[in-house]
Amino acid sequence: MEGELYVRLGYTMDALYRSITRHLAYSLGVVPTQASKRDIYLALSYSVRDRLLEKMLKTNQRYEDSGAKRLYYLSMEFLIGRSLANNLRAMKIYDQVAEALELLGTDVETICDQERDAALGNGGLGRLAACFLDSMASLDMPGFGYGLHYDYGLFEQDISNGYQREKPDSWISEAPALQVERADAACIVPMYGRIEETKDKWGRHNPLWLGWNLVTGVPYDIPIAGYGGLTVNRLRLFAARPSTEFDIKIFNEGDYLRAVEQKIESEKISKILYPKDSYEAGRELRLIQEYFLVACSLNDIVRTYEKDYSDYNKFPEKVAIQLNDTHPALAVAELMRILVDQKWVPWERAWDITNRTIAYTNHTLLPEALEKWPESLLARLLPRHLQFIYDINQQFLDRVVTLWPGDVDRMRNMSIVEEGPPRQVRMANLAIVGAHSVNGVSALHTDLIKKSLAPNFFEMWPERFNNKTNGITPRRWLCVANPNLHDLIEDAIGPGFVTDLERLRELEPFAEDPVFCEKFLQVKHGNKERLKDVIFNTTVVEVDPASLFDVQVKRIHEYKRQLMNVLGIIWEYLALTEDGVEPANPKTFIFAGKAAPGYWAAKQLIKLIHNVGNTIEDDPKARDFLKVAFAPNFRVTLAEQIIPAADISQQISTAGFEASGTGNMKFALNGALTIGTMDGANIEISQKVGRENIYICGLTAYEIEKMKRAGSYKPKAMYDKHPMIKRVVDSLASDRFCPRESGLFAWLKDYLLADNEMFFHLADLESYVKTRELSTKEYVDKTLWAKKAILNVARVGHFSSDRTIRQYADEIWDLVPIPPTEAEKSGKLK
Ligand code: GL5
Repeated sequence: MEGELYVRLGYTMDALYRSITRHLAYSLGVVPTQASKRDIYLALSYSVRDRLLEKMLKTNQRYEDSGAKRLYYLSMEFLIGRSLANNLRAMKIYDQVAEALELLGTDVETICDQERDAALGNGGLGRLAACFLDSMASLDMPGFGYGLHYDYGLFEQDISNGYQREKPDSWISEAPALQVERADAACIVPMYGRIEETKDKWGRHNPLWLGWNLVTGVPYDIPIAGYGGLTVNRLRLFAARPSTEFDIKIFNEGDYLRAVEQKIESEKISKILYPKDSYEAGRELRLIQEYFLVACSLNDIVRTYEKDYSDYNKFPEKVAIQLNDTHPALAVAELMRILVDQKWVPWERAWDITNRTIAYTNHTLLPEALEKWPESLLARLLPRHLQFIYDINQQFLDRVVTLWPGDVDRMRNMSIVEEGPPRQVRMANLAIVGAHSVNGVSALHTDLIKKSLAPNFFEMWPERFNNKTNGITPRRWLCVANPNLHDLIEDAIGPGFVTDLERLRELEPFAEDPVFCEKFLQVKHGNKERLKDVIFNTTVVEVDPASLFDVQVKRIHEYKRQLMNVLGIIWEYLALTEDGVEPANPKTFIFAGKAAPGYWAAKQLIKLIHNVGNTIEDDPKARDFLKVAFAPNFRVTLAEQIIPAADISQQISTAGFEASGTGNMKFALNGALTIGTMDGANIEISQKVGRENIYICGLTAYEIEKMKRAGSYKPKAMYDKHPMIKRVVDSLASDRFCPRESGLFAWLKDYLLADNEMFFHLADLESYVKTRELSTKEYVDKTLWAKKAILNVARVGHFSSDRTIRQYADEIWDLVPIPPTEAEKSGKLK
C-alpha cells in the first residue's frame, strides 16, 4: 500500500503554520512565543524539507516506473546561494508562508534573510551548474547533480583599508537545513597502492591494483524543486570520511594515534573548495578531490543502473554523464576501470560504452585553467587509472597515425600525455578523446575551440563539437531577485512566462506605453533604494538612487578588465575636475567581486578601486557627480540585490577571453543596458536585443588575434599620441590615488604600456570611454531609456537556462521529460 507510506502534508496557510510550530517544538525544542528568528527559519526550512522530500520520493518513483534515461551532471562546483525563498516560490507557498509567519510575529523576508549562502563554487561555472539543476527539475527531466560536500565554501571577503582579506566560510557549521544524510548509500573509494602484473586463468594479462588506502564517500542529498513543486530532483554531495574497516584494522593493531591521523587525513578531502587560480600549482589534494568526486559518482550511477539491468549493453541508452569542465575528466578512466576490471566487459566494448555515455563541456580557453597533472603524481595516486590512460592514448594515437602518417607534430599536440620534463597528463585531451560530445558555451567560444584550442581534434571529429550557449534560470533571477518586476510583467502579459521565457516578447509593445514605462522606472527606482541601504550597511558610502547605477560585479580578473573601468572613471574624473566637463547625469560606479587569494594583480585592483573612490569622495569638485562603491563579499545573495538595481551592466572583457558570461544575461533580464565588448554571449545578446539597445565597444576577438600574431599592439605609441590616455595613465603612476602609500600603483603604468600586455586595455580605452559617454547622455532621456531597457527584458527570453537544457537534452543527452502523473497533479497520494 504505497500511498500510505506518506502522511498527507498540507500546503494551506493553516497547515504550514501547524507544521512550523510543530517543528519548533519537536525538532528544536522551543515554545513558539520564545522562538528566535533563527529558530523560525529552521522550523520553516524543516517544514519545507518535509514537503520537498515527499515530492522527491514521488518523482523518483515516477522516473523508476518510466525506465527513463537519466542525466548526471558532474561538477566540482554548485554555487547555489540561498534556497528557502526559491523553494517557497517554486512550491507556490510564498504567500501562505508569509501569512503563517505573521501569526508568529515576524515576516517572510526577515526569516529568509537568516539563511546562509551555500557558496560551493567560485563564479560563473558553479552558478551555471545551479541554474541547470533548476531547469532540469522545472522541465521534469531526470537530471541529477553530483558534487562535493565541502565543509568550507568559497572564502568570505572582508575589506580592510581597501585591501581584500579572506576569512573561512564555514558553511557546514550551520548545518544546511535542507540536506539529508544518506549513510545507506555510502561508498568506498580506493586510492594509492601498487599494481601487480598477474595472469588470469586463461593466461591473459591481468593487472591487479592492490594495497590501496580506502576513504568512504558519504552522500548528502539536497532536494532541487522544479517550478510548480511537483518534480523534485536531487543534488548529491559527497563528504569524505575515514573508511571504518580500515580504521578499525589499525585501531585493533593498537595504534590509536595512527587511526586518528588516518581519519583526519581522509576528512581533508572534502574540507575546502579550492579558490580559482590557486590550484594550477598541481596540488595533490585537488587531484584527490577530483578523483573522489568521480569515484563516488560513478559508483552511485552504476549501482542505480544495476538495479534494473544485469549487463552493460544498455548503459549509454540509460545513462548520460556530463563533465562540467575538465575537473571530473578522470571519469573517462574510472568508467573504463569499472567496466573492464570489475564487470569484465571487454576493453573495446567498454570503450564504446564509455564514449557514448560521457560528454564534456569546455568553459574556458585560458591556458592556466587547462588542467594538467604530473604523470608521477597519477602513478602514485591512481596507478591503475594511469594504465587505462596509457591504453586509451595508445589506441587513439594509432588512429592519428593512420589518418596522418608521419605527422609527428600533430601527434605530439594531440597526445593525452605531454612530453616532459615533467611528463603530464592533459585533462582536456583526455576529455575530448573520451567524450562523444564536446561543447562550448557561446557561439564565439565554440568557434574558438574549433579554430584555436583544439583544431586538430576538430579536424578529426567535426561531428563531436557543438555549441550550447549558456542560460540563467528566470525563477531565481527574476521571481526571487526582482519580484516587483516579475509582477509588473505578469500584469502586462499574463502568467506563464516564467517557464516559457520567450513569451517576454509580448512585452515589446509596452516599451511604447508611457504608463508601463513609468511603472517600470518606479520598480527600478525601488530596487535602487533597496541597494542603497545594502551598500550603506556594508561600506560607508552613501549613494543616490537618482544617479546612474553603473555596475561591474564578477570575479576580479585581468581579462575581465575592471582596470579599464577604473581608467574610464579616472578619465571622467579628470575631465570633470580639470577640464570642467560634467557628466550628463551623476553616476555611481558599483563594483563587487572576489580576487583569488594568490592573485596579486587582482588584489591590487581591489585596492585601486577603493583608492580612486576615496580620492573622488574627498574632492569637493567631484563628489556630487561621481561616486564609487565596492560592495564586499560578492555572492549569490548580493548579486540578487545588485542586479535588479543596475542601470548599466559592464561586460568589457578582452574579446576572445570570456567564454560566455552569464551575469550579462541576468542584468539584461532585469532591465539594465549593457556596455560590452564583442565577447562571449554578449554577441548573441546584442543580436537578440538589437544593436540600438546595447552599447558595444572595443576590438573583436579576430582583430585582437590578428594584432597578437602580427605583434602590432603598441600601447606606448597610443599613450604618446593621445593626450587623454597619457593623462589617465600618468595620474595612475603618480601618487594622486595613493597619497599615503607612495608608489603603490606605479607598476600599472609599466603594465599598461608593455607591448606584451595581454588584455589590450589601451587598445579599447578610447572606444570604451566614448561609449560610456553616450550611455550617460542617453540615460537623461527617461522615455528613451525605459524603452531600451524594456526591449532588453522583452528580447532576452532566449537566454533562459530552460532553452539551454532543452538543447543539451535533445542534441547531446537524448533525455526526455517525465512529467508528473495526473494523480500527482491532483495531489492524490498515488
Ligand atoms: C566560466 C567562464 O569564464 C564564463 O565565461 C562562463 O560563462 C562560465 C559558464 O560557462 O564558465 N569558466 C570558468 O572556469 N568559470 C566561469 O565562470 O569560473
